[in-house]
Amino acid sequence: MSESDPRNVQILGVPMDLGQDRRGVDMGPSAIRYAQLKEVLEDLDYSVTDLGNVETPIPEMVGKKEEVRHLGAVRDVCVAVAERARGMVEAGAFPIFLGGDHSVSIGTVSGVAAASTERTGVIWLDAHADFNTDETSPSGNIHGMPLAALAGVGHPDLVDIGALGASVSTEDIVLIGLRSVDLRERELLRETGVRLYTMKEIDAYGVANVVRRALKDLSHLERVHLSFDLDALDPSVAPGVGTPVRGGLTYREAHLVMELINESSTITSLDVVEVNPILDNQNGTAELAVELVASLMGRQIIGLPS
Ligand SMILES: [Mn+2]
Repeated sequence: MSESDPRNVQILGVPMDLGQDRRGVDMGPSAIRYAQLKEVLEDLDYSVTDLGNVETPIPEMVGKKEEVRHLGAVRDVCVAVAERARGMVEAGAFPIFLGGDHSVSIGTVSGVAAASTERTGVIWLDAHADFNTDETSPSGNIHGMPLAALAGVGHPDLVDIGALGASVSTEDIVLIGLRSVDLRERELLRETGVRLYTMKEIDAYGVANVVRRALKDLSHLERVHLSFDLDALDPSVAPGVGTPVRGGLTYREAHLVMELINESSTITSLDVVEVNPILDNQNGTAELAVELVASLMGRQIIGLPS
């Protein structure tokens, strides 16, 4: 393994839309690249390499008969993604993964976790908990299951990607931005004791307090992956997402989340998922995604990037 250099960024696209039934998130990686992710990071003095996309079948190529929608194909893509993710960490890079629907994170997180002997924590910034299993899911869509699978709960074909069993311990997971949780998913979250910060906590205590508290929850870890679903934002500012839900983070709150996480210097890898250009307005959601990644990576209103 080479020395890790956080200023060396590698980008990998995963244009997969098999984890849900709405089309469009397969174009997420293109939209985010078009919004100049690489150039923006280079302006912040990062050395950036774009590794291109992981090959992903389209729904038309994949059989429809599986009980869990597209399970075999999602698994195959995630296994390939995990392999690439592992290589990016082993190359000493800071990996940024572009989705695709959120099921890609079964591959990204399990891969970065498998690359290190230290435990990897996860901040899941999302309107949804993504903590269903094939047994609790009302829709059967895998993009509602990735976090559970990473925590070792769910279909073995998903849980065992990257490594056998859980890739992340439940005490090393925090969710921020929640506002839409299914009934049985709620029970599962309660049983596992994952820490949750819903929009209610953000409204009641303020986004800065919530983020500081969440960072403290993970302060025992050297490695933390941020899985950023654009639907954490309110659809009024981020309309181009896979599954919009009202009542999300404002533009300013989202920037503050990223700036505070940046100050903590804890993030070692990142997903940017669920951008859907078909539902978007002039690529504004992808542009916002790039702006927020810039805040996460050190862009400040005043002062040089640290
Ligand atoms: Mn999600």
